[in-house]
Amino acid sequence: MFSIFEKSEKVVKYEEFLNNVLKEDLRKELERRDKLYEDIAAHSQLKQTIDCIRKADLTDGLRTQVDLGSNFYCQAHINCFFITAILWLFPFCSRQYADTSFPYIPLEDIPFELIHFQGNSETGTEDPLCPVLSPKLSGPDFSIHKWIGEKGSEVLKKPEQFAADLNIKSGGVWHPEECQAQYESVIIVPYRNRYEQLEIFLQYIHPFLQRQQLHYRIVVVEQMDDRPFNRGRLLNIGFKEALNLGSPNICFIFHDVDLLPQNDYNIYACTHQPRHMYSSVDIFRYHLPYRSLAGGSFSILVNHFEEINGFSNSFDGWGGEDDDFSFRLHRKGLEFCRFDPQVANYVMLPHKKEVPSPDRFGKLASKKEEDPSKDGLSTLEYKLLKIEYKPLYTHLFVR
Ligand code: NGS
Repeated sequence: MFSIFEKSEKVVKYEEFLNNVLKEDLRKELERRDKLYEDIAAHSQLKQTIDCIRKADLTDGLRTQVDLGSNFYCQAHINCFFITAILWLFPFCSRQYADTSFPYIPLEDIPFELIHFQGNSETGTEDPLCPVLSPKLSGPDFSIHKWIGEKGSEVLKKPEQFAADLNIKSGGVWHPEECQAQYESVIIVPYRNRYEQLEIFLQYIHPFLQRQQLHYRIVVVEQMDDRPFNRGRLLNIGFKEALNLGSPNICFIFHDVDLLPQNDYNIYACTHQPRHMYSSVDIFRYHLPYRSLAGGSFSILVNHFEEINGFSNSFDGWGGEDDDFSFRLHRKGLEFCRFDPQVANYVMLPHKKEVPSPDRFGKLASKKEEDPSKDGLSTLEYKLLKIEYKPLYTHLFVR
């Protein structure tokens, strides 16, 4: 038998081991993972560059100048063979980074997992209910890449014209006319300084949501100060304000402005479990970067979000708030699900990678020790400077 003293000595030793060895190992592993992401992003940019070169049809190879130093240059001739070799080798090298074996809801089970809310307040009760899966769904959009890069802006219309053509109401609200929607969702987009992406996102996502016959609203929450961008806090604000805006606000979808869903069978409504909406993304060769990822695009019911006290408000700068969110759900036994990777795939609009916040790992570790009721919806403080009901979205300006 151990004495109490011996026991507490053991506890102290375990704690030391946990703090000095395990946490340090975890930090190093996460740093290595980040480095791999950077490599993948760099490879993906390289691929885009190579595609451009290929499109330019350089059958004769590519001529360039190589700086030998002291202003001496020599002519270099790069053969397309080498470019092709790099392209073919990359998938084999990068396979080790990606997890392809996670559990997911297969395509045929999706209708059974979605939660239906019958009786849209906007349409007449005598109207028939819309079907569980809209007949307007068209599956994967292979032309999605036209929205990417410089060409994206060429397909854009004036917002007023676009809203009139698609019958979108002021504030970015829409519901089908021919039937009562069975799904009511509000899409919250945290935002600052990415106007080109926002325009593309809106003009892509409205028709996408309309094909799904949802009753929906798009809310953009803009951070109006110069402090580091705080995604979690903006999403908490969007949640609180959207509840005040009234219907539709049953299912919440937290969505980054740089992600476009590629397949409209990825229904933007809530499932019984919370759902990480992407199973694969083009910049990671249509793989999921890691299993506990909850970032980018996530759907959750109001009561589940309240149960975990929303996001932490303390993650200033890029990274970590979604990992903390994932842990909050896990702590409450609210494991999240994903749809079939054939369906839940996304394209990311290209942009310069944000500089990750240096203290995100420390914060993550300390938040794991803390009770989530001490930081989140319940402790949220902010100033709503203005609300504008724009043709394609409700714009909240906050500080
Ligand atoms: C992880 C970040 C997450 C982020 C994820 C995916 O490393 O916040 O990468 O990034 N976690 C930490 O930094 C602790 S992305 O694919 O968007 O580049 O969401």
